[in-house]
Amino acid sequence: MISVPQGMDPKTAQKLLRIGEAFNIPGPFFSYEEVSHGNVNLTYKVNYIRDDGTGMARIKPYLFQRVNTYAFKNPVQLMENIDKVTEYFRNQRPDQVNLHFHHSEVSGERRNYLMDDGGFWRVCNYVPSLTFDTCDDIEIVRNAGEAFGDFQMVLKDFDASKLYYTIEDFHNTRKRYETLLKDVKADPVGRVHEVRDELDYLIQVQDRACRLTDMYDQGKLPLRVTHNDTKINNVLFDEVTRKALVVIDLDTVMPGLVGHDFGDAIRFAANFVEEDSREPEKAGINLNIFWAFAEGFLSKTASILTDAEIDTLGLSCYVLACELATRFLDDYILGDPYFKINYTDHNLVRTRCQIALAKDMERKLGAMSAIVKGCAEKYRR
Ligand code: GN1
Ligand code: MG
Repeated sequence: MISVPQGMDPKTAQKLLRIGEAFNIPGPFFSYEEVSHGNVNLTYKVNYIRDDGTGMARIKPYLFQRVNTYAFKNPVQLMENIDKVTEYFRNQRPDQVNLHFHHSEVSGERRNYLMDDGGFWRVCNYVPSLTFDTCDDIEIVRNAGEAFGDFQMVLKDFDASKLYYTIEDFHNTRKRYETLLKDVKADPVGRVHEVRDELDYLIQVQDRACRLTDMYDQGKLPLRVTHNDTKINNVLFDEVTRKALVVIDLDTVMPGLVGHDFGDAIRFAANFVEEDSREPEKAGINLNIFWAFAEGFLSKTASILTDAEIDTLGLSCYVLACELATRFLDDYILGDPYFKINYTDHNLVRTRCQIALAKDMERKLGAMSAIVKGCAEKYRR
């Protein structure tokens, strides 16, 4: 066992040390800390000691991540997607901060992952930065909107057929409902009786919640390459200028609809409370935050979006709130196999908060669509 500073688990340190060796990370291992980012993968910031070139020691951090293979059934394909997308970004934007995944060598073959009995691991450069789980700062929200809009613009000519679907039907809201209803019937851990109100609401609004999926099926919305997990904490910001540096979490980059990216970002960033607030009565959409994000996003994308896409951006926020409610509720009904939970009814708390947000959006849809329309007109000129 290596000796590790207080508060660290020697077994975890040992494991991370072994992974670092496999990825040829130079310098002595110093320490690690778990990064509480994300509800699916497990992330550590791992610090090494490095000579800074003048003989002085400095800390060099890396991000080590264990990919959740319950969520991502084919992590090798997922890493192939990431390789293609990060390479594309480096070529398109060589001067910007970019993500780099390190390689390990297994039987003479270079791989950007390590698969062993302890799971599926990858190692990425650490970007010193700020992230926000919630944010009231209009300027930062606008920058986040620009960053996700720009992400889509950079990829607009990327050949979508080169990408695997890392999770089939990820934003297929109809399928999400079908799965929920099937699992309700099976009720494997006996929780359905606790969630009748939530189910009633979701079933009652099903058609509206599935509007994007249906419109896509009818050929009314184009497929693009989208990020598909646009929480504001997936944007890294410069610590000094507070400008967006880079969009992270490329696990779900795959063909999708623009509304998925816009709607998911809003349901997370523009909610008055956090996604898992225990006070759902306080949930609701902050129209100032909504406006700021829409400004940023549309300043980048308005020139390429179709009228139908623009018309559905407001509604897409409602769709995504309902979609996440069905996913959290389904996970609760199954006994929480998918999302990380910190307490027993965490997924139910998340569900209630998304439903409360959706109900508030119902009242504000007209205003949301008007804001989107105004921004689109402004930036299409
Ligand atoms: C998951 O792990 P994280 O936080 O990046 C989920 C998203 C959800 C989100 C809800 C692959 O994202 O779809 O919107 O939790 N990612 C996956 O917080 O399922
Ligand atoms: Mg994610």
